[in-house]
Amino acid sequence: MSDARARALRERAERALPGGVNSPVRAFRAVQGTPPAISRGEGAFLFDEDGNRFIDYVLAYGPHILGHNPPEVVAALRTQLERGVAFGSTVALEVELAERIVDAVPSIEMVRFVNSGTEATMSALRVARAATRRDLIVKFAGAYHGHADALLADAGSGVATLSIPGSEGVPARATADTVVLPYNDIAALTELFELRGGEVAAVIVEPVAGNMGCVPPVPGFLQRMRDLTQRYGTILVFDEVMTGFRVAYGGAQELYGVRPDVTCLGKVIGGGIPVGAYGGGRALMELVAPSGPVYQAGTLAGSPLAMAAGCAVLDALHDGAAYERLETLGSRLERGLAAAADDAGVDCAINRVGSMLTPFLGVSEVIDFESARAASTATFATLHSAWLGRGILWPPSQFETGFISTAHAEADIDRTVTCFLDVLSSQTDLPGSG
Ligand code: KE4
Repeated sequence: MSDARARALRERAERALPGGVNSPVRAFRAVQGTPPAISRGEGAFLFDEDGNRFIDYVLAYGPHILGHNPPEVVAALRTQLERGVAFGSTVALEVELAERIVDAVPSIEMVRFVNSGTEATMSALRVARAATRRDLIVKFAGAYHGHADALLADAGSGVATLSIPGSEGVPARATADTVVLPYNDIAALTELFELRGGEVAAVIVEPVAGNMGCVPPVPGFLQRMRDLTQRYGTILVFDEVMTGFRVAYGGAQELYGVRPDVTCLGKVIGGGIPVGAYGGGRALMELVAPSGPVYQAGTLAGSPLAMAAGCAVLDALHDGAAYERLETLGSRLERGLAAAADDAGVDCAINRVGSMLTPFLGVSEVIDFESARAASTATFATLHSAWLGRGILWPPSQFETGFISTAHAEADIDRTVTCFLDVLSSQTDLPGSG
């Protein structure tokens, strides 16, 4: 597979952009090889500048649940493009998407659109601190909620991949009110609340963790969190930027039957156009300017293009058929990878929720960041490179989640499994399952 044009573009990119990218994970620093220079996407596939085709499990890190350039999204964007892209004034599409989200997400009565997941979580915490007049925030090790200072403490995703605890440039006082607990550790959460419950403004959680790889909540974890936050007057924030409209039309809160006070959204609701949102009960959301004293703003918030794409995606997901298809494909991939690991005689924990999946190599169970970090990142890098060489693009980090779209086919899944078996069968240094 030629990568001449990719290398040439990379050299120019590294001169013009830090690391040659606009987001760290794209630089492939946690794996081997040169990131492909993508020129276009179509359905389940990406094509690079040299014409090579890749089955895409990155899907722009989540937005493309229908695959690349689904016709209904392209049509909606084309229509809006003809009308204009930004007006600095409310347009009908902002109300249209807001009403769809209110109808879909059990805990949302009112929503505010922003331009990224980072802005959504940052704003949600500001509302929580205003509502409770408290400062303490609780998050979980390995979780990533965007790059706002207060949340860059033991963050997962890019920071975890780069093994940088927190980040340079974040003053200690910015994270002094952030408590980081182990994910899925009910005892630690209970102890924190028994000790400091009255000080906690908010608990923010990925209801299905996706930024340490895919790590589902253990039974009772989310409900216990809801009970404790209820009892101590703490705002419960579900960061559903990744899981929203991905694991169910009503998100993880519908799937697990636990209602947060505030929900953060992104990715899928913009169909690949920059977007974020946070929403909750009317009393809380009326605290947000100009209705209330919590300031938050954004020049291009509620971008008509993002609203148009988001409405088209949600309308395509609304009847639920997509989730049945995603479950069929996700289950096929999970079973295939598990069987391949068994055949190869190596330990492999495969965590999946719907169309979110991560294989953790060399370990048999992953329930939190500590157990995720026990996985063999070296073998993951070997696997990633082998998949890439066979035209399969998986997220370039053990601590990211692979995504499946409704545009993927059984043949794509089977090809991915076959290559996985080839790679694992040639590994001699992985712990065996037998
Ligand atoms: P953005 O600011 O990148 O739009 O969203 C931040 C964010 C917030 N919450 C969750 C649960 C998220 O997963 C994210 C961003 N996800 C990463 C993928 N692990 C984006 C990929 C990247 O950083 O390039």
